[in-house]
Amino acid sequence: MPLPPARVVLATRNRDKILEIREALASLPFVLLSLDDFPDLPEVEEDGDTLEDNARKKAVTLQRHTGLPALADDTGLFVAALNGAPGVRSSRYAGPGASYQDNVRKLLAAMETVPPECRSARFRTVMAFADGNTVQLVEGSCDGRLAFAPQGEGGFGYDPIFIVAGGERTFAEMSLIEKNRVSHRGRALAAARQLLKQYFRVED
Ligand code: ITT
Repeated sequence: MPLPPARVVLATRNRDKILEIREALASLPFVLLSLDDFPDLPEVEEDGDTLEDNARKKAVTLQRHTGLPALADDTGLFVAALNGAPGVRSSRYAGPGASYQDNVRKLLAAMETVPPECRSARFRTVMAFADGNTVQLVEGSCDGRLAFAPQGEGGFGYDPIFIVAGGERTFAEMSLIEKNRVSHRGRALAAARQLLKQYFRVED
């Protein structure tokens, strides 16, 4: 009988992240499950002070509940003129249950009077891979600046107001593949890919 396929579970409920992660890891020899496949699991409170703390907590909790190797992503947008806000609180910037639009609106309002040369921002993603024995962390970041108004229809979250350094386009004006090539998550995923290849003993 053939062996059942290997499985990895993604510790996120964010469908937009799942799309990007699936795209980047598509060619690896395992089935990528997500929290949607385990609807009864309790919510993990993201109460850490750092992306590292939250990513680690999400991956370890899910690994323990499922017995499967787990991969978590915690991401924040760090705006220099706001002393690093919204940062680790990026998903709840406009309050608990805030929508992407609520968060974007609040950020644009906070930046309304900030001139173009002072609008620099950095996206940062930390990914944690927990296999039941160890937890390994990888990260990726992407520098850019904030637009004065949303531009583009693609992506999610703060993508319509994040202009990637060295160009004029926001992430929302890029395809998913293009975004993954230069983004914080794309870079973290390139490193996560290496970890996963070692774990599943995939040859180059
Ligand atoms: P999980 O914890 O379930 O993974 P989340 O949406 O709470 O999902 P994070 O705390 O990591 O995820 O993300 C914080 C917020 O930052 C997220 O809700 C989006 O608004 C935004 N965000 C994350 N990645 C982004 C990206 O690639 N582009 C634009 N915004 C992003």
